[in-house]
Amino acid sequence: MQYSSFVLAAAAGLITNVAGHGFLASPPPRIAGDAMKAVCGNQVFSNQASDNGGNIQGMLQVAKSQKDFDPVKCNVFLCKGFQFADNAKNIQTYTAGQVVPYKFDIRAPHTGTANISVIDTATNSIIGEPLLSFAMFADNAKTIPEDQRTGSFTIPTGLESKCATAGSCVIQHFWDARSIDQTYESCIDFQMGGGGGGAAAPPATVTPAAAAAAAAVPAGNAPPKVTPTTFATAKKAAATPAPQSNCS
Ligand SMILES: [Cu+2]
Repeated sequence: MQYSSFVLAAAAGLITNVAGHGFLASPPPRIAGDAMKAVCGNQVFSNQASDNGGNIQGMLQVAKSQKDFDPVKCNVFLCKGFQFADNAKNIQTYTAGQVVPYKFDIRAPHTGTANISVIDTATNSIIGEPLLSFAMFADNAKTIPEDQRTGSFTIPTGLESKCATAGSCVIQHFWDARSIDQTYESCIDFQMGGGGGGAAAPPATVTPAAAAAAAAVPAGNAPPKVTPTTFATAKKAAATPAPQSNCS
């Protein structure tokens, strides 16, 4: 009896150590593919293809031993270097005002901050304000609030021109766990559609629960201190990381 419990615990521990720790579950996120392999190199590609929840620091560690890692084309600070060219099947079409439900899979908590933002992929900068932000995200000392796993965001106005073509913009979930020096990014590829410019949201796709969640989440969260563009600053300013045992 004790032996089998030990085996189960060991097996669970092994899984925790191997698996990466967060990724968007829906809408369908940008994933690894051949175009990524071509610019990130075989090992960085394999690192993410086998576990899309891995962190960018781990990718950079793997990349050190690679000659075929191109740090410009494989920009791990944007969508973890995952490439638009691999994700033609995953393009969403949105209209201004549309409420988009999402699910984020927190596979292991690491205390940090997070935001969901529209990113101009040409400059890796946030367009406007974050759609959602979490001043405290995935606190591993607490039960994770459900609104960090499931919620919705509203497509802002003013994207019709800049984000008309898929690949120009992404919606990025950016989770920066300074407590353990791990950063996770997942991206939604989208294009603005509907033709009407600032057309109203299609009400049929919005459940009352999703609308309530969308209204509730932003009010409870301060503006983010960490964005993709301030990643280096945040890293310098971070306190000494507290080691956590449940992470590879
Ligand atoms: Cu982790």
